[in-house]
Amino acid sequence: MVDRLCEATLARLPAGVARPGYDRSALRPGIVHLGVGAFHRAHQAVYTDAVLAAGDGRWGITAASLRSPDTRDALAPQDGLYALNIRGEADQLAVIGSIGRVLAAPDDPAALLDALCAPTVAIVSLTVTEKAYCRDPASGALDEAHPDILHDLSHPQAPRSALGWLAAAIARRRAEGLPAFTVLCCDNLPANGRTLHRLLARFAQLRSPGLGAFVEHEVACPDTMVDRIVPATTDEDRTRVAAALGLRDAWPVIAEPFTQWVVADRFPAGRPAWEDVGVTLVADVAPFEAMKLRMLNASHSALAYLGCLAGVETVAEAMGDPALAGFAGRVMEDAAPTLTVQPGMDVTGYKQALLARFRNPALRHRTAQIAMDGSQKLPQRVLGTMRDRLALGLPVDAHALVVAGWMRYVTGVDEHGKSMDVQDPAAPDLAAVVQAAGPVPDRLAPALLDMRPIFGALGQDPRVRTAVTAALARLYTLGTRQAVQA
Ligand code: CS2
Repeated sequence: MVDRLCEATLARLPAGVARPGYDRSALRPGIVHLGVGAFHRAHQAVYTDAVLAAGDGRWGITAASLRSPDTRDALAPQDGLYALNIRGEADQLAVIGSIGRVLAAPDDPAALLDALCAPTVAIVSLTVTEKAYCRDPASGALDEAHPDILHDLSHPQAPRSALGWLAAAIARRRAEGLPAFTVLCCDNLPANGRTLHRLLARFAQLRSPGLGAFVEHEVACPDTMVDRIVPATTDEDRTRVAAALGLRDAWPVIAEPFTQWVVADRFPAGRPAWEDVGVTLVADVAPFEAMKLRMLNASHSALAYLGCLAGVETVAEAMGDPALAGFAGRVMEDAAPTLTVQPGMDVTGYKQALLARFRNPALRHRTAQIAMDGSQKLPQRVLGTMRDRLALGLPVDAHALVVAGWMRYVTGVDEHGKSMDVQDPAAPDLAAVVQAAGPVPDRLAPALLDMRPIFGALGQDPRVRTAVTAALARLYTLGTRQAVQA
């Protein structure tokens, strides 16, 4: 049996593997991260690892999963260490040391609350996925009927949601006279910091008006744009990484070479010198965020739904199909007129770079992984562009086809008659609509467009109803590959 990666075995790593060159036992916890999935470990934790390596030990990370104990169970026996395997033309391996402690909230809620209330903590960052913010996707308002919100309002000391945890910690720090931490949303939400600030202030207000006002005025939530493609780790990855490390890592993370983090520089309680390690600190993230969500994530979702329907398993494979690749490029081009281009932003270059990233043959990024939670993703990726294009008097056919792809996808049957597992917080509602309408474009498209929490007023626009219904009809009659070229 191969030994496990951990502090005691670090010295045995082969020479080509980068590793923490700093004293991890001397780190102070300056950041608590909620949602310790692969993305955090391949992105923010890597930037912070570089800050620690540069000698500022104030920014160790305590990371927590809010639901599953899996990451804690994988990383705790490894002293929080894990390998980052960057896959592109060359394969690179680095062991990342910034995460000192890993907690699983349901098993030890008191430990998480204590960690959040440590006096050294200045930042609480989050990657909990879009759905975990308990918001109405179309309006961005707090879903006050969400079961987790109802639960957390009646159990403020034993919350389940990220908002519940943040509010519990903010309330306790305030009572103890500790400064408020900065809350850093690292999920692909529109205006993610401002959105989180609004949701958190509302949730806190429902707990008590005083806490609501405190969040409103005293808690900073800077916007961020995060970017790195991080496919879910497979057993094949584990085997390859173990062979290269000479040690077993229960949960390495896999990523592309590209990485970007744009952060609004508003950290009243202080922050790591991330600008020294490649992070772009700006006054306004919005233009970067819109370009990323509307170009990268929109075309990703397009490839995901259309790819799933056509039986294409990965993004790279979809990019090998000229019809699908061409369509992804078109979705990006159609977003361009809706973007506010800043000096230094090169939309055409960005598009070319994205297409090359999507083609990376070393990444097995599954279309089914990206297809998840579409009801939460479509508004900021696709619907905003449609709204803006309509306002500019431009056609919306390409984006209507993405929406139609999602609609056929949520029927749970691909174009070869194979069933697909639709994972979405709205899955029961979607299934009910699909069941009532049947796979009939004239009925299915309008019925799904009537789902206001997803489509809002846009779903009622006759131009949208016509374009989406026609696109869905094309998908059913022509099939994906022809429909994207029609
Ligand atoms: C993807 C994103 O799963 C998805 O929905 O579109 O996770 C995407 O890979 C990242 O945003 C890239 O930065």
